Amino acid sequence: MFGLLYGLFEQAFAKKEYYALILGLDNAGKTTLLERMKATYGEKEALPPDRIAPTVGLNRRERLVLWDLGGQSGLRSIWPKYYSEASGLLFLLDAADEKRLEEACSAFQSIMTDPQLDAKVPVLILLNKQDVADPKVVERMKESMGALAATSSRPSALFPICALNGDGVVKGVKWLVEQLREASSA
Ligand code: G3D
Ligand code: MG
Repeated sequence: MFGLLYGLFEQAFAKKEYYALILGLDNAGKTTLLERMKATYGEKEALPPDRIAPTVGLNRRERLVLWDLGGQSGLRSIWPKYYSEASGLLFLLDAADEKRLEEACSAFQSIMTDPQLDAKVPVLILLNKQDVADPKVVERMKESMGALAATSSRPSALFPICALNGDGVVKGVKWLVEQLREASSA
């Protein structure tokens, strides 16, 4: 009986932790976004020594652990090692850098087609640097990324953001957290 009650108590009061990867080419703004999220949601715990997995407190009972992995081409080969742990994915693009759109699309496609990433993992695509982006280029990026995301059954959404001043960040994170909550209660 105690075991059962304790189990129910634990279930009712346990902290939920969601693990999400922040991926994207180098210079997309991943670390800037992470700093912005830490400032917005608060960082309640000390950073681990390698500083790649800060925790963002969403409320008293939920935490989002974010893995900011390096985006240089030589480092992308380590991304798949984290896929099996991920319950969510954020993919950032530099919306002001049209020259690297093809490279970003190719990196995104290899993530989407990797079987190590669970088929239910929600994918939040963020078109960053809206403060300096050309709206026409942003439209083209939306089309390309939207088409790639649609080839996967994973839930996905695309938001324009500015990691530097925080525009759009809360909206995007809200979508992701709702998806994570839904997936964890299913
Ligand atoms: P990364 O972690 O993906 O490699 P960083 O990218 O977060 O280090 O950002 C790369 C550069 O882009 C940084 O400039 C950073 O200030 C800038 N940046 C990030 N987000 C935005 C944004 O929303 N708008 C603008 N205008 N710039 C942004 P530096 O000059 O430090 O290299
Ligand atoms: Mg970085």
